[in-house]
Amino acid sequence: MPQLQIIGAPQSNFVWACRIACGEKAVPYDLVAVFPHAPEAEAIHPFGKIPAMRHGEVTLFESRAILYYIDHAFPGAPLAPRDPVGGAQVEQWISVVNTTIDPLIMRQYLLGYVFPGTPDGSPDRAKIDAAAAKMEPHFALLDRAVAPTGYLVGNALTLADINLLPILYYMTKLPESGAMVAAKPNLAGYVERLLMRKTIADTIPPPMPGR
Ligand SMILES: N[C@@H](CCC(=O)N[C@@H](CS)C(=O)NCC(=O)O)C(=O)O
Repeated sequence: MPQLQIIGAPQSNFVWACRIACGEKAVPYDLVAVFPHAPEAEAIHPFGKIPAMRHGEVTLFESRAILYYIDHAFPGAPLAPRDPVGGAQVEQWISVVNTTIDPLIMRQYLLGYVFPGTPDGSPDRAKIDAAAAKMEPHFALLDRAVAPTGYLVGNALTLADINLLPILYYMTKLPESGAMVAAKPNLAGYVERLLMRKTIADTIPPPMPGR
């Protein structure tokens, strides 16, 4: 079987999560570092998004599906509990992060800085301020969630944490979100501790080209 390929730029939070999962399962992989809508992404993802994945004859799109495959197709400690309650809790956190938290704090807030679309390339203050005004409850929710054990589910790292950590990493780098995370001791400690984990520290993305 050829080596698994993760297709997508390392700066993508969804690509990063797939790479962390590979690291945790000790799965060797090649990173095909392309931006959305590159031919390699369009060949697999129906909307040309990243990540996509290729493993021999198996192709997948959507990070959740890729994370599932990495967790189930390879030996090693499971990245999600196999009991119904623990497994469902992992799904719950991935779902709320991908459908509610990511759209606000990555697609609106972060992209207001990174891809502002303003004539001079300066941050889109209206977009950033509108998003920032709604972000506090999201961080408060996550702070409460990790308070008991230092993880989102149970007392070990799962795909729920792997899916969330890349987003929080970016949030610590920007002024408004950085202040919000810093003011949440459980969440700030969670990010700091996970960033020291080898599979995460070894895959911290480079800056976007030209930034
Ligand atoms: N639900 C998808 C989201 C993937 C996604 O939005 N990726 C971004 C990069 S982080 C992308 O490809 N954006 C380009 C676009 O939306 O056209 C997943 O979990 O894989």
